[in-house]
Amino acid sequence: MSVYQTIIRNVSAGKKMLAALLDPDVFAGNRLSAMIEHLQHTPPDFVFVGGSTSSASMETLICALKNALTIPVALFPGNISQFVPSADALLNISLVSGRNAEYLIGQHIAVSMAIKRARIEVIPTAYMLIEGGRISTTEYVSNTRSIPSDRPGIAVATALAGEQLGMRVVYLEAGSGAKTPVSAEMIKAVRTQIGVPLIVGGGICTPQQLQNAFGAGADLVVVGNVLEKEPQMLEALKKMTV
Ligand code: 1GP
Repeated sequence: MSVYQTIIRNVSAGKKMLAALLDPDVFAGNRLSAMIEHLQHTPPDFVFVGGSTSSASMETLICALKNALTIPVALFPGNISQFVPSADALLNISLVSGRNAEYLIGQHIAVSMAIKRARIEVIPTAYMLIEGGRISTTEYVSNTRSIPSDRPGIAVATALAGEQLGMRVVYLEAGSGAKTPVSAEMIKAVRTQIGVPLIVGGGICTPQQLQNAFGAGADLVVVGNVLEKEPQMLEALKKMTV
């Protein structure tokens, strides 16, 4: 079953999903081995691999994860240099909240033939940056502006446009390490208008925050920073999905 089919099946069954986001710059050597043990003991639904500025080998990390785990490993690349063919799927991210053509379509053109050759599963993703209390790395690197956190109407219209352009998931992103995660109000507003699965991430560190996102309508929540600081938190977070 493809990663997207798994997402759809879970959404239909009302099962909430958790993805652990690993940055290859952080997870290598002993730190990676320790993280793999946590992931084996408490497997989330997916592992996402990537980062806005990662320079370490994606290939090495993906191979290590795929050798050790049975859950799907998906690429969540910050830019085309992070594309590698060995993952189970690629979140093909178009930064639809911004007006930088490079991140809307430019990078995608540059890597399209490599994606075709890889025969990797592609999940077209409407990626939306939402203000998260500080300038996120993605916002800075992409030279775009986030959607103000108190303007759910802009987020709804943007998400709908992404869906109408054929994107298969919407991802509301407060930015890695956000001070404020995407609000329940904004998640709810987007959820009630779109038909595709809704991914939410950025600044979610506690079971309560995870529960808030799920309760507001997130289908899949991505956590990264918290696992870098407190990998043992995975267990408490995973409990919220069952
Ligand atoms: C970032 O949505 C992810 O792209 C996860 O954010 O690292 O803050 O959990 P955190």
